[in-house]
Amino acid sequence: MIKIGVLGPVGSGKTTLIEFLAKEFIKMKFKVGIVTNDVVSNFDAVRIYSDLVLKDKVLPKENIVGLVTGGCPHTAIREDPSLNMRAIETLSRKSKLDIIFIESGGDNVMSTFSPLLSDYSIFVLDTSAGDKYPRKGGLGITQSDLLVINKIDLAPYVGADLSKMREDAESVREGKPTAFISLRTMEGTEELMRILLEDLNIEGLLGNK
Ligand SMILES: Nc1nc2c(ncn2[C@@H]2O[C@H](COP(=O)(O)OP(=O)(O)O)[C@@H](O)[C@H]2O)c(=O)[nH]1
Ligand SMILES: [Mg+2]
Repeated sequence: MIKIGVLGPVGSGKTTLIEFLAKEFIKMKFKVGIVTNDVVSNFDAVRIYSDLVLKDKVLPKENIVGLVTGGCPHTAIREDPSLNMRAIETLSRKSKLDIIFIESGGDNVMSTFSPLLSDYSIFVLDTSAGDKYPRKGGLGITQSDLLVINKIDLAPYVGADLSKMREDAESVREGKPTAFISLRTMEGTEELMRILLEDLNIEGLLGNK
């Protein structure tokens, strides 16, 4: 089983990305579970339930756990991951899962996942705040296994220079991949899947099934 941690600022597209990836992996016959972290609400879990369980009917409702962490989002994914570990245990007890996504409650550039919670981490930024983020660096941006820069459809409206963002990302990430995507137009999502399938050694996972 692979645990994929998804983190990044509030509104960058973490839940939208998890919904997209969950559907892609379900199409490939993987069994997927999702844990969401929200600080004071169950908003994301309810949205995923309504999209993937009720509307698309691709996920059993028992494969989603919505955590209300009540405090600083970093604490629940790094300093004290016990609540999330319990959620993963609960999900795994109900059925044998291949992939579990864990969404953080919203982060700054320094956030990272405890290795207990995540085998592979995806940091999601978006272009709507301009092109400054990759240049700022910070552990989440430099150390995540994959950096996703989402909402490239919005770049022209805020004057975000995508080639500058790519240059900055390449220079701070020292060879680790960055994917530029839009989850609205779906541009770049094929390349994103190519990177993920290669990095996660999906052939190996399929072999174990
Ligand atoms: N224009 C545009 N909007 C997007 C894109 N991806 C997500 N959104 C929207 O951005 C908002 C925040 O997305 P969400 O996934 O909830 O972000 P989260 O807080 O990081 O989980 C939602 O209204 C999404 O529909 C994108 O690629 N382009
Ligand atoms: Mg979310």
